[in-house]
Amino acid sequence: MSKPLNIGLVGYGFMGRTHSNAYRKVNNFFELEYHPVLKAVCARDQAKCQAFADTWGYESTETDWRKLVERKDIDAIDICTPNNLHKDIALAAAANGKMILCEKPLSMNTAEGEEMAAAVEKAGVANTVWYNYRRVPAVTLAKQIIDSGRLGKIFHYRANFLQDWTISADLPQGGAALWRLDAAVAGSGVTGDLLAHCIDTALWLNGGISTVNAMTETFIKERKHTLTGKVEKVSIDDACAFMCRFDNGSLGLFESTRYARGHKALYTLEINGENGSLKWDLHDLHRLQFFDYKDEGILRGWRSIHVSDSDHPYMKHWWVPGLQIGYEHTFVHQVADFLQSLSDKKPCSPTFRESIETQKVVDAVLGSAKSNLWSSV
Ligand code: SOE
Repeated sequence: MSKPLNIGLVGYGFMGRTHSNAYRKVNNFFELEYHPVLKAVCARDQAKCQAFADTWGYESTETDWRKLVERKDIDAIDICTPNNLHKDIALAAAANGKMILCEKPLSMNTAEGEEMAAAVEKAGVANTVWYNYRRVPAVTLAKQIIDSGRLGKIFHYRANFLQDWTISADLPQGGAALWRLDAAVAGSGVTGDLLAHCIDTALWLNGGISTVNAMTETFIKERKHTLTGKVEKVSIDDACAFMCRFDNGSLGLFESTRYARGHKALYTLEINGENGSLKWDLHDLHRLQFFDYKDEGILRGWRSIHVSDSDHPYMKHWWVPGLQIGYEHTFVHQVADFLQSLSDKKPCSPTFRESIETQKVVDAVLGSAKSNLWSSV
């Protein structure tokens, strides 16, 4: 009989759904010592919270997260709120001895992240941040290939995250649906929301970043605020591009925007080494492109690896070889890894401490864009 791990989820938006789905599915596919129990969901609007609980099978509801984190029947708090609440909930949850799974980005800035990491370490509670794209099997396979040394010395790393959903000037900012456009709630725009994913993956695949030089732009300067009803200044970055130097000597180029007409969630990454290169694209997420210079000359070319075989990362847990999986499964993998880490008594990466590194790069990028100068991380 596996052991229960009682989950208290705070927030029921898009991420609340992806996480709940993962908790429900994980034990159907992974053999684990623990199984998540959907104990309680918490949100301010009782009726909506109850409707979410009914849809996803949560046993109870709360409307105040302070009460949730004090409940004796909760083992782990899952933070799916807008970014400005992450810190307070995490500090209170840690003080109550709860494990914490926090949605990305960890915090509004590095200073908050430091406080959060110190709190979970002081409490000695398990913690992780939901940077789910690490757990796309093709991306995990890229990590294995890079770590094997097969690419040789790395020269370049580049990543893009392109969307187009904020182009209309009529779109308001703020409120439950559009808090990502309000810097007071989100911390920043595309840098903290989208580039944070690219930075997390880059640090994991290619190591630390030492210096950055960035530019940002806010294309629409004023938008009506959903909560005040007034037209207010927009202070998020709508687009951001930066170049950087990695500790291993390679050069990085990153770009993100919500103004790339035609692109919905195009996360792409590429790494070029002396002996080979890898490319990955979220819109074709089960494939990894690999060029191996060691191949025989006349046969050299880009291979498109369909990452669906049972010896590919995570894939033996799913269907039969050749049948692929998708976006939602990355969250299932994160829960599986978190539960396994409890059995192994090991941290589940990225931990709060590890995610501060992403936060530092985000802060350096925003600082560089403001000063028009190179920034040290
Ligand atoms: C924004 O549109 C968003 O939902 C991000 O917040 C997610 O982290 C990203 O995975 C998809 O896009």
